Amino acid sequence: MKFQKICVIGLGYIGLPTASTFAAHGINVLGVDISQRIIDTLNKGEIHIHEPGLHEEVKKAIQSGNFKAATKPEEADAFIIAVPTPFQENKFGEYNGMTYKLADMRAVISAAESIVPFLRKGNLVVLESTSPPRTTVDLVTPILARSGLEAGRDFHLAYSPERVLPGQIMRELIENARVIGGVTPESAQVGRDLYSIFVKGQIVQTDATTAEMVKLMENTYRDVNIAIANEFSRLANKFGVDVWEAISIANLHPRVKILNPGPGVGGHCISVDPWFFVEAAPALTPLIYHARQVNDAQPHFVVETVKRALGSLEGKKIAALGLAYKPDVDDLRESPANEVVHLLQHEGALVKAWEPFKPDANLPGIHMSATFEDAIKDADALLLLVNHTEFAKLNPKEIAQKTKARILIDTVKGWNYEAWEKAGFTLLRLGVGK
Ligand code: SAJ
Repeated sequence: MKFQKICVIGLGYIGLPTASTFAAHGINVLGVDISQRIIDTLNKGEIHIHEPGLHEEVKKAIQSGNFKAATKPEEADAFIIAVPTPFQENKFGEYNGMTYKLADMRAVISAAESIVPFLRKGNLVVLESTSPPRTTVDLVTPILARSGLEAGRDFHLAYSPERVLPGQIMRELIENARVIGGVTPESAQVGRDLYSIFVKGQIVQTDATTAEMVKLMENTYRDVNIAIANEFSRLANKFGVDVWEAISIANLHPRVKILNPGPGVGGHCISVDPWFFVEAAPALTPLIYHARQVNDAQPHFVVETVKRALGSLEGKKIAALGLAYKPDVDDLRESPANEVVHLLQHEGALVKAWEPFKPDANLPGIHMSATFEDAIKDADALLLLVNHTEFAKLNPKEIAQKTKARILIDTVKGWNYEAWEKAGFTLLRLGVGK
């Protein structure tokens, strides 16, 4: 099938890069978002999120006339839904002593509803939002049926998850393998026609529910494997071992690939998606459930490590370096660093936080320093929570001039013992019991 015009609903971390990439490939794209502020920003050629390469792509797309943003959809050949699927704020599921989070599908529901008046015979609708298994078939299909058209017979419907890594979205969008799950094989084929416009990686066709599971399996696999690394960090601490050394030796085994421990798992994907499985089938997911518990509890282990370095935290001044959920991104969602700061404050510590990618972030209950210098100046200890390149590159001798602190706590293996110790610091690393 040929596509002249497509409508992308949701212009966030996934929708906007997708919309602008289609536009760059000559397709007429209407980007839709409920936020008038986002629409105004985009139509001026500006962007509201940080992602390397995205701003240039959006600017070009707007200038070429191929990309426009609006708050309502219009008729198009294809509709792509890329809206968030967060958790419900105050509602939890319960099963056999397990308390689990529930997906908030309202944005998917209203995005699907917004398409109904514009859906025509022969169109393609693709859901990209990460969703619990069977969402395409059980939730989206009946909503679209309100148009009087039937999915798989009158129009094509598919699920195609995004698997790009924040920080590398523009490249991975094109190069990654892509899975397209159709409600019928023909829907998957038409989905393939659409994404072949820019995808250079392998495109695999399957059914919609398999594609939904694939997406959740990938992030769950990673979460469970990070959980085991975090559990190893606690064991190493107990047994007087350096977990990083132990992992690097274990990974010499040809069939072992242990991931890195750290302050916990953040972001809007890996710390969220496993819950969609738990919600959908709590009786079948004890391992996935417990891995989530382990990772969510890791900030407590960071606090124990800080206490090992400083004793009582009452009145201690701590510079918390990095609040993003991972290195070199500005995304603070579900960041374990945020939780660490709150836990430290609960123990009486006086924390100044510094996040170079979002110095003016407004986080309730967290004091953000205006400069790095201000955060570290009077600190008793520097706590490294995210391995941003600029933290890894700090010059220990220069830092020794800028701070009173002589104690460093490194939760991400960002700093080198020798270099910092030579400059007069004592360095304690998470998961090192030696
Ligand atoms: N982390 C560790 N130890 C590790 C690796 C990661 O503690 O060894 C932590 C990070 O610090 C971070 C979190 O896990 O807090 C997640 O970071 P990440 O870089 O592993 O992944 P995300 O969440 O940025 O992106 C993931 C990717 N999924 C996989 O790698 C399987 C990406 O491909 C997906 O597109 C994305 O989720 C998504 O949107 O679902």
